Amino acid sequence: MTNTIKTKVGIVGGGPSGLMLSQLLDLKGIDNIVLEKHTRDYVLSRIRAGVLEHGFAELMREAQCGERMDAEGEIHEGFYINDGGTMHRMDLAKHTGGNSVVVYGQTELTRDLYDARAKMNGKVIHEALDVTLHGLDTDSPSITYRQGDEKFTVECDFVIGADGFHGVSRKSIPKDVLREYEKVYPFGWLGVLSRTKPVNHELIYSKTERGFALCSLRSQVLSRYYIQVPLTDTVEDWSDEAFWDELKQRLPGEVAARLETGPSIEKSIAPLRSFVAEPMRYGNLFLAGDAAHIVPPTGARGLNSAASDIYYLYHAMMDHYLEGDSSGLDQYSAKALARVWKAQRFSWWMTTMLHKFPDHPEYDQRLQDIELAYLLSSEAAQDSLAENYVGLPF
Ligand code: FAS
Ligand code: PHB
Repeated sequence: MTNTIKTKVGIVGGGPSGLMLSQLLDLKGIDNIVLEKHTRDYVLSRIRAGVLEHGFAELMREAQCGERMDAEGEIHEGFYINDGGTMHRMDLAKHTGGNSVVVYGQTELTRDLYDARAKMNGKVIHEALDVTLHGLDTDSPSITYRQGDEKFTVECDFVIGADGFHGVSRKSIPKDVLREYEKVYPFGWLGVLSRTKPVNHELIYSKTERGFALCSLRSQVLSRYYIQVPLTDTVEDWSDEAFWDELKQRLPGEVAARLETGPSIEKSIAPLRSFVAEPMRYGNLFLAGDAAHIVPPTGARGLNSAASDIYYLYHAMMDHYLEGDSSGLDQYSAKALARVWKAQRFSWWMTTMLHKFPDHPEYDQRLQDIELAYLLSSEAAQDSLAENYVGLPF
């Protein structure tokens, strides 16, 4: 016996991309359902992004989910780059005519989205297992899944693949249609979350002979730190004490001296990769967020690239259902990819400029040094960095 659910838009994935689109569509009366394979608590247990572009923050407000972000998030008008012990401030506001970013954790914004979905009685199905997509190249696509022993079929007009890098959606596109572009970096980021006062009022991106480090935060009592580590390292190789000692060695002396250390409440290693899947549409399947693209987190573009995908899909679905105009859907893949590749470029540039590459030929090492020296000496180069960091227009 299979239970049949009829809706307009079937969304696979209950991360920020899927939840944001679901909320925006529901507010416009466009019926949808979210199928998430994990529990709400599991999704909220993942520690990920921390910096929101202006555009993402605006989308949260449009989705009527921005209240806590505006109350608890921090507006940051700049960040620092530590180059060999000297701190250089990148003045985002000055170089963008007053623009900024919001520092607010992905965990919190995902919680806000879940709460908003629940408040509207939105259909978010957790522990939806064995999700399988059918008839994507027909006018009547469907999604099957099970909850426990109960089987379900979702009949819909469109399927949104918002199920992240390891999801089922991208893999449902025929191999002779899908093109994948990937670059894997020879290191990872060891990240620590600690209930400590952040070492600095703004983020510090640190380039040192020992490797890259990043000092970030979630609030004035919750700090987020990263150090570049070899891909062969495991979390077990790094005690809290070893982490704090190494981080201090990758910061200017006066910063290291004021670093407040404490027990890690989360510790994980993320590999760094750049990845894009094209096209982002196949029949009536639309890919969004990490299902279609991944960036190394150096430029804080990951979650923010998902935001523009969702913005484009939201407006295309509104035009289709409310105006009978499907041009936005037809243009989605090309439009989304145009911005995705700019985020790919920026993330690759920041990563290549700031990390230690173990096997860099000497010429490449000199190029890396001069790239940073040029940035720090050029207003025009800082204009370019700033417009990318606060977020290129949707
Ligand atoms: P997500 O992966 O967040 O969500 C996809 C959802 O789909 C998940 O909840 C998953 O359980 C579900 N799913 C998967 N397969 C499914 C299936 N078959 N059926 C049903 N559901 C399924 N970005 C930054 O900007 N800054 C950072 O510092 C940063 N750090 C990161 C650290 C890590 C370890 C990772 C993995 C990513 C990081 N990112 C960072 C990027 C991250 O924030 C993503 O861009 C963001 O989570 C994208 O959101 P979604 O597209 O919703 O994908
Ligand atoms: C974070 O706070 O997790 C963060 C901030 C900026 C980045 C990457 C990660 O570039």
